[in-house]
Amino acid sequence: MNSLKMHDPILFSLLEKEAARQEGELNLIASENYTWPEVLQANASLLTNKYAEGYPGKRYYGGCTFVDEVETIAIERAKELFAAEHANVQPHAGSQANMAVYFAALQPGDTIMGLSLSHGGHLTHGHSVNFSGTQYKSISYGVDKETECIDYDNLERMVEEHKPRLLVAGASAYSRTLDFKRLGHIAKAHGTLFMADIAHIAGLVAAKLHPNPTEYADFVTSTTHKTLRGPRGGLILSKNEYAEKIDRAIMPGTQGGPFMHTIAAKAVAFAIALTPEFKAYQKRILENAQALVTELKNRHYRIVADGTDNHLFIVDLSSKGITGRAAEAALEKAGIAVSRSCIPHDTQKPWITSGIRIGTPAITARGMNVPEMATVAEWIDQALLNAEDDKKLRAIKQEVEHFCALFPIYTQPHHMSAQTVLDKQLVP
Ligand code: DSN
Repeated sequence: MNSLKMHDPILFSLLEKEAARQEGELNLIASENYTWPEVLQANASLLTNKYAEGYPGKRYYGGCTFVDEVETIAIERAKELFAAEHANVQPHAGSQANMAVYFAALQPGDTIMGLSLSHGGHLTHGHSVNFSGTQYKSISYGVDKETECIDYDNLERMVEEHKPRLLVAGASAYSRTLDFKRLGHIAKAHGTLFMADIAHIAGLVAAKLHPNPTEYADFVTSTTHKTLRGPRGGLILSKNEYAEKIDRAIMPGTQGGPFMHTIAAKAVAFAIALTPEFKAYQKRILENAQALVTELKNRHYRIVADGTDNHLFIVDLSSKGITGRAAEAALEKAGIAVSRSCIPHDTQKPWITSGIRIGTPAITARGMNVPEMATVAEWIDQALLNAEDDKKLRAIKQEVEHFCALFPIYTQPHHMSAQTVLDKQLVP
C-alpha cells in the first residue's frame, strides 16, 4: 500500500489529480517542462534531510561527506555544459540567482538596465514592484516598434546616456536570438558589467542551438527547469574573478541551507543535457515552434517579431477581438494551457493583455513532432473562434485528452533512452 495514500489520502488524491491534469492537457506554457524520472527520483531523495550551509569542503555542519561530492559533481557538470569558469548551483530559483548577482555586483541605488517587462523582460530585471526596481535605479530598454526586436544601436545609446553599473540581457517573452556578443561588447566599451539571464533558453544554449553568453558576460544566471528540463531551481555561472563574491552573495548573503536534493537533481539533469540525445530534443523543440508559427500564420494569426528563433513565440490577438486573458481562459476550457502575454506597446493592462505566449518544450518532451503541430494549431484556432461556446470547448477538450493519451509523459520510449544514457554516462 502506498504510504502517502494511506496516511494522507486528501493530499495523495490532489497529486493524482495533478498527474491526470498533466497527462491529459496540452501544455504550451513556454517556461514549463516535464523533467526526467531520474531527476524526480533525485529530487525526492533523502538528501532533503541534510543541512549543508557553506560549500564543498567548507560547511557549517558535520556529516557533509556525501553531499560535498554531490555538489562538486553538479558544479563540474554545469561548468562543462556551459563552458563556464565558475558555477554556483545553490540558488533556489531564478529570482534568487539574479538577486545574488545584484548583491555581489552592485550597491543599493546603483543603476541597472534591463529589457522592460512589457516588451518581454522579467520582473527581476528592474521592474518597479520587484526588489530589482526598488533597491536599484532601473532603466528599461525596449524593442523596436517596427521589427519588435531589440534595437542594439538604441540600446547602446541608452547605455552611453545612463551609464548603468549593470546591463541585464535575457527575457521571458522574446522569440528572437539574443546577440550576447554585441551586448558584451557594448557593456565593455562603456565600463558596464554584463549579466545574461538565460533562464528560458538554457537548454538551447547547452545544445549549442543559441549563442552561449559565458564568453562575453561577467555573470550568467539561469533556471534549471525550463528548456533545460531539470528540477525547479536556479544557477549562476561567472568568470573566476567573481567566484568568491558570487558564492558569498548566495550564502551568507541571500540564502541559508542549500536544497541538496535539488542540487543532486540538477547534477542528473546536467549529465543528461551533455548527451547527443538532449541536443536532438532541443532541435525538435525549435522545429516544433517554427512549425506551430507557420500553422498559426496560415490561420491568419499575427506573430510578434514575425516568428521565432527559439522555443517560444507571442501571438498578437488584438485583431481577433479577444484579449489575452479571455484567450487563456477559453484555451484552458479546451484542455490547452498557455499564458497570456503583453505584446510590445500593448494597449491593454498587464492583467488583461493582447496576446498569448506559446512554447513547445513540454509538448516536445512528450514526443510530439512537426506533423502534430497542425492539429495543435487547429485546436487553438477553433477554441479562440468559439471562446464563448462552452459546449464546443468541452468537445475540443475531449479530443485533446484522447490525443494526449497517445503521447504519455512518463511511460514512453525516450524516457527509457534517458535511462540508457544514465547507465552509459553515470555508472562507472
Ligand atoms: N515565470 C517565468 C515564466 O513563465 O517565464 C519566468 O520566471
